[in-house]
Amino acid sequence: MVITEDNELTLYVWYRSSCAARVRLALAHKQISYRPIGVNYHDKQHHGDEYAKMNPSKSVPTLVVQAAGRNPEYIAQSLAAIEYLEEAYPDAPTLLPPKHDLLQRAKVRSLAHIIALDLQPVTNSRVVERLRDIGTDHLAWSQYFEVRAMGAYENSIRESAGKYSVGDNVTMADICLAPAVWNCENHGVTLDHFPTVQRVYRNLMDLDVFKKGQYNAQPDCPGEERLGV
Ligand SMILES: N[C@@H](CCC(=O)N[C@@H](CS)C(=O)NCC(=O)O)C(=O)O
Repeated sequence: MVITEDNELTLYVWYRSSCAARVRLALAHKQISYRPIGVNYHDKQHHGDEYAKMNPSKSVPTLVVQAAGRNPEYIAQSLAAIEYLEEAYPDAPTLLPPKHDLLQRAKVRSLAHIIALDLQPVTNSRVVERLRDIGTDHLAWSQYFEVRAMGAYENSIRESAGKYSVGDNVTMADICLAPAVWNCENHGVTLDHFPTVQRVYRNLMDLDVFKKGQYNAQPDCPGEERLGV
């Protein structure tokens, strides 16, 4: 597909999905317009055959890229979607350090992976639901892995963080971190033992992109939970 900023973008989301939040935050940071479509998670719409044609893993998010006169293309992994946006919109605000700064780019990706590859897969709802089915304390399970991941993140940035996780610009690492902290908050895991993460998180939450990207600021968030951000 020819890469063009004229592509129309659609993002399939669920308001409480941390993976969907990453792409939502990336789009907002880059000021790229798109159409959000809420997936009905409780009805397991994302497990249906129609959705699976776009996202064979049956998970959210899915970024749909529609170029004029072509068939839509589906990006069914959040990090791949963010990297696509990074490459397809080179003039938009970036989420990675400059191209020549290979080690800093690797640092950002490593932090993103602590959240997206080490933490999220073991606390994903399909895992938690299975644990509940077999009578395991699923909350304690999630808390355990969240504390581990926040510890790894803290130790990775303690000496090197700037205003944000890597330096003073928001990166893909921060985009992954904030939704993971929202999940920690929902599970009663505090950041008291992770002071650098806590400071970075507070700086992120001062930004409009993160305030407006919160779970309870989304249009598909039920009324009783919704914030007026
Ligand atoms: N590696 C995927 C993970 C996607 C994922 O697991 N999404 C979760 C929400 S954060 C989901 O849809 N879970 C529903 C399920 O597993 O049935 C990504 O980064 O996009």
